[in-house]
Amino acid sequence: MSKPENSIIKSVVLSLFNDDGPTPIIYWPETMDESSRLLIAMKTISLLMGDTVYQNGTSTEDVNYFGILPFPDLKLNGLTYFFLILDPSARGNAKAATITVLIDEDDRVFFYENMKYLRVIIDSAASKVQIAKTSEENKTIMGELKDELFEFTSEIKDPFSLFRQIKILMTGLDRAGKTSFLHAVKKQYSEIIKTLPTKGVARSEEKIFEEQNSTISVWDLGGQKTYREKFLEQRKVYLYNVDLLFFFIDIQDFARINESVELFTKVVESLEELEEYPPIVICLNKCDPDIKNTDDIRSNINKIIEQVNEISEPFFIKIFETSIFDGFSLISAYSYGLSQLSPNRKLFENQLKHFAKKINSDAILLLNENGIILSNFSESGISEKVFEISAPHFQTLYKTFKEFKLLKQDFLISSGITDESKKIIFKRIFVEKYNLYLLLFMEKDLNLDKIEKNLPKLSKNLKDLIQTYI
Ligand SMILES: Nc1nc2c(ncn2[C@@H]2O[C@H](COP(=O)(O)OP(=O)(O)OP(=O)(O)O)[C@@H](O)[C@H]2O)c(=O)[nH]1
Ligand SMILES: [Mg+2]
Repeated sequence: MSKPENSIIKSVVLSLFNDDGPTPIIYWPETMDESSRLLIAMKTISLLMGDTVYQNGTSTEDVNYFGILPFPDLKLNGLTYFFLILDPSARGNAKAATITVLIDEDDRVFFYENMKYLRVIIDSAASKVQIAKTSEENKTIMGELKDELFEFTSEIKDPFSLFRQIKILMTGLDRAGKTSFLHAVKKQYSEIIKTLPTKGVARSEEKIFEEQNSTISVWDLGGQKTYREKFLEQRKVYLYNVDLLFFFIDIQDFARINESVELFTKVVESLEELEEYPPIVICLNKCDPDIKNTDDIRSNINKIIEQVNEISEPFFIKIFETSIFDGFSLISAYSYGLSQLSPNRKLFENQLKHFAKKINSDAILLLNENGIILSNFSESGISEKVFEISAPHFQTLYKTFKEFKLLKQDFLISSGITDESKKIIFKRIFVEKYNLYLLLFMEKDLNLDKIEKNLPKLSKNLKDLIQTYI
């Protein structure tokens, strides 16, 4: 085992919300100064305390998620697990708790690359803390966790690059619509018409934020027979370290459904062989609005879904019906895939949920400059769809109004959505150097002051989470 002083792991802290507020109850190293450990307890617990689930919670099952947080003052990054400890005497019958593992911010890639394993051991320590009776027991549990972390990191030799390298693959038969999809989500409409079959592989870069600590490479694989054979032959090169995989099926091409499912089977088998388990997003593509509800298409889709689910059993998959003539369907599928790359997606959702409760909003969407949905929250499922579909239009309207200097204030309000009291508000928010957009659906009374009052807190929390979003 490597000596603790050489380890990547710089600190481990168990924090609780008790009578004194956020308190670091067990921490390593024991020489850690008081202000540092207090900072860690305050920051992690306060993010959790905003959680509405916690406030109405009756079970500890409702809260258990991870996030990566920056601690710039300490030059550290923390991987935090948020959970609850049942306590009948506490508000909401539970105490908020966090376990945070800290490393140098320069080593940040370590967390992203080892999330899977780290989650397992931290989660297991947290389960023990949930039933521990005494502080001594907690001390033992945290000591064991620390030893496990050292053991794990002792095998790691390479210094980490500062940039996380993310690889996204676009796969599927030729003519399934992969290249067109990418052009359309990037709003390169004029390119769509000109699209030719992809030869070999076309690589491009994705940016979720103007400045980000990751490089996201999108590999658009040519689907013609010779190219896909080469891809399968050299699967080690293509599938190695893949972080996210899109698979496209042309649902209008009835004759090639079997061929398509066959290719999917081979891709899945190759992934298993290489022990790569990326999230998979399946696009049932060419689901054009005018034909998507015909009997033929529906029965075809049902058949495909059944087969695909069976084949991809050990994988986490999500299926979307997409069409180049329904821009939002593309954005939904693409955004969903990208969000899978972020360990902070759950934290984002919780921030939105908490903000929604404060300002009495029924649904919130958070978009980046390019209209990618970073996070969403919705109370009423019915409004969700209408609301989401309107998002791109609001963004276009906003930008157009802005360009022609037609905006007096920095937001748009649309009233009279189904009835007079329901409104949609579209607002640009600045989160440090990032331009983000919020779309709010308000069923009840609109109180702009309340929104303005609560925005700074939301921006502040998001600012932290964005730095480690990806
Ligand atoms: N009707 C319809 N046609 C589409 C859609 N998406 C793409 N297409 C058309 O399908 C054809 C093939 O699209 P591509 O984007 O080149 O397909 P690809 O999957 O990249 O093909 P390869 O590069 O050969 O693997 C083009 O003529 C597109 O215009 C869609 O959603 N609906
Ligand atoms: Mg192509």
